[in-house]
Amino acid sequence: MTDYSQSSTWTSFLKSMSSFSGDLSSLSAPPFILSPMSLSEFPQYWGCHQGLFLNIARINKENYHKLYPHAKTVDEARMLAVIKWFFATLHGQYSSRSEKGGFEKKPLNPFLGELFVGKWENEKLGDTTMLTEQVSHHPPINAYCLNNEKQDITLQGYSQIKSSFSKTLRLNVKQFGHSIIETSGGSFLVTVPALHLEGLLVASPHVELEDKSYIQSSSGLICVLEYSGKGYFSGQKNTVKAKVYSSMKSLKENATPLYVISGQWSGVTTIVAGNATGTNASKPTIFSDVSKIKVDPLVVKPVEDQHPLESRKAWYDVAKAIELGDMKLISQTKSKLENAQRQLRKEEKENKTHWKTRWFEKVDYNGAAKKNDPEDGNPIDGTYLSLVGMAGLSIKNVASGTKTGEKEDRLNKTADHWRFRKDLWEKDDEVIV
Ligand code: CLR
Repeated sequence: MTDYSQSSTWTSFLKSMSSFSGDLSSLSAPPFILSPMSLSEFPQYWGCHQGLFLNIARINKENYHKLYPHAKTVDEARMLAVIKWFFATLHGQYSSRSEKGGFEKKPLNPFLGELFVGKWENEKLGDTTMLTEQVSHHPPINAYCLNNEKQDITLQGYSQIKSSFSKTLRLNVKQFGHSIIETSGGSFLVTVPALHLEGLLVASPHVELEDKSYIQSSSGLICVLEYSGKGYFSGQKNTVKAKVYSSMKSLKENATPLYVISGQWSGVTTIVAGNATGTNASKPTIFSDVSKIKVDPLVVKPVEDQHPLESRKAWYDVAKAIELGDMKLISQTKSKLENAQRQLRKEEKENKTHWKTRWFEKVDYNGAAKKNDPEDGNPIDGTYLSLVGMAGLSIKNVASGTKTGEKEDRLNKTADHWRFRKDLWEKDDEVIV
């Protein structure tokens, strides 16, 4: 592996971080740390373990005991299936790129309206399609929806980050947004954790997760996940402890969790069931080993067949330049794209129009109770409100997983969340998956 940490481009890049404005796109990093992949491709990590993802919908009264022998009810089994899938997505989202000598790179910053679409093909279980759209540029927000019709499962959500450098040159990232899973057997709200980048000084950045995230089931069951890294509670990187409670109320009352799953989210975790911390706790058994789960690659159309707004087509020249490591060509090709975007915004301003999103719409949940009319094209409103209420989480535009009553939640803030409009996608005959 090449050691870039002593190169002059890297040291001058580190220096530029001390004057960081909060806008990551303005950081001009040396070519070896640039990724040819746009952030709009990242939602594929939610679905790249198709078996685990679809199991959430396939668990039923007949099969749950075989799949999850610990589970007392089908709802508990479904929650365990969600956790198992979630660990696999964590590995994809946060450690797959920096494994095996690799390191985290700066992804391309999607332009407004950028699309990324693809599918996972599976004859037996049915295809899962994925749509993502960059719905905002300032601040950057990416919305996504994964759907498998045959198994009747949909995952939708959106992602936004706020980042800052600490004095020790650690990049701290707070995530905004969430995912919602809907199946005929129940729905889940999944919040996303805060993270930071370690290893910047040695030019080998990798992600470590921190703090907490939640998985709230419509059955009432809730899972709290606590993250820590090397030299914190344990000596291990990527440490996670997930506790499942029958409800938020029993969590608050400090009841004994139904299950405790712990280990490394990027590797092996074990489960302890039944009065998990008490005297009649079961022996820990292996819950999951992420390294043994195969990754299902997303199938994306060749660039020639893509719509001009599709990510890989739009970024084609830039990605080539990054692969060549040609700084001049990178900035030339990037400027071309950025100038075209600037021109579009200018024209919109002159014509007093604005960019219209394609498949997603912003829903204002501050007035949602009034507007919650299923006839109005947005049946998910009720699902989100009820899950977020059960979990005791804020509905506002605050860091993912913020509780109601916390300082941020008490501020006067918007509650705008991006939601998929299936009807708009069905009417779209320009973009095909
Ligand atoms: C995006 C949303 C995904 C989860 C996820 C994983 C890795 C994160 C990424 C998100 C946002 C961008 C990110 C990246 C790791 C590194 C990268 C924070 C949250 C930054 C922009 C890289 C900066 C590198 C320079 C400082 C060198 O669901």
